[in-house]
Amino acid sequence: MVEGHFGRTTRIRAMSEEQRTKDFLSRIDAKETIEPKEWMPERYREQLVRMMSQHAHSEIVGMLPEGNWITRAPSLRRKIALIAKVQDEAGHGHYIYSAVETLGVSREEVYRKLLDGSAKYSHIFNYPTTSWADIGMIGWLVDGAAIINQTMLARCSYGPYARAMLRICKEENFHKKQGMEIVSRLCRGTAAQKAMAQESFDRWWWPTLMMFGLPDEKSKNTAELMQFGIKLRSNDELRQRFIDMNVKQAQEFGLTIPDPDLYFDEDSGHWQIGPIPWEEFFEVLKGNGPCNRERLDAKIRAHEEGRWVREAASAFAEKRAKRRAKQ
Ligand code: BYC
Repeated sequence: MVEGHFGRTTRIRAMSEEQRTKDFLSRIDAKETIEPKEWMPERYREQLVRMMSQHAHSEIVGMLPEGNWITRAPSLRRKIALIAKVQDEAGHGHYIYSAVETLGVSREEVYRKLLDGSAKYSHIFNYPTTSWADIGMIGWLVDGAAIINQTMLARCSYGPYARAMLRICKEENFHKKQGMEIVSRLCRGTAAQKAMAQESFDRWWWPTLMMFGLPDEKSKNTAELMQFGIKLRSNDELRQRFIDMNVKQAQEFGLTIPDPDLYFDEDSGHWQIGPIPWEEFFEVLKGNGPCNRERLDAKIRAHEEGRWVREAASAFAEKRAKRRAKQ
């Protein structure tokens, strides 16, 4: 007979902390989904709050480099698609902030950490978008990397995060397609358009590879995240999947990969890349990327300018609650 929620809660209450952790890990091994009100080790909760809030912030900050091109999109069709994409990213942020709230932290608290600079978001959004081709590269490469990572997260052990990822991945697939269409058109266009695509590709290739996180032997979180069933594949495994998929794609576009050491290894059946410039990654994480200050200032300004909307909405909600209480 399958154990119900009530039965499990009663059984777990009677256990010691050690027994509870053992029971929890056996549920993870059995690929069970963990839901918000269930018992979980404090480290599991902390890791989820850290990773999910970084992820939510990335979606919200990710709107900025792309939003930069809405007024300059080269046609009405491109403008409509870009507006829809940027709006989708806001939605993704909201799904994930809601999922973080199920872990007992308020959205205000999580968001405050973004604004005071104490929370991380993906380093990739600290790079500027200096040409229209960058919008294509973000869709193809950045959303492409996100899909590989998030398809795995859609099967992670925490129910609210996994379910948010399912929907997000569907939307990200549209984003990737619109990016690939932009890149493909530029690569088949005039010499100047092709050169614009190559120049942009040269700037985005290495930073995109860094999106998957540090090499496995240097990643301090991977082992624990895998034990908890939050990550099902390591950073290097996912990065390799991305490389194998996109070296071929770049060749089809006629783009040259900015890596003189790149070669296909017949034995492993994988493309091998040269050294990733991690010093650049650490500089961006320290706040010294090309746009760190600009991104944070934009979010702080938007938060200030939106204060009256939040105040009006909560005053309205309060008034309505009082009216309802009287009825
Ligand atoms: N950028 O032990 P590690 C999107 C940090 S949104 C900044 O390997 P972990 C999109 C890491 O946080 C895409 N920091 O970490 C949106 C850790 O520091 P703390 C965002 C990074 O967690 C709009 C330290 O380095 N996706 O695609 O095992 C428009 C050690 O690293 C980065 C997600 O957030 C980085 N790239 O693995 C378009 C997915 N990499 O926190 C597109 C969810 C590492 O210990 N997150 N760090 O101080 C994950 O899957 C994992 O957190 C990561 C890192 C793979 C990113």
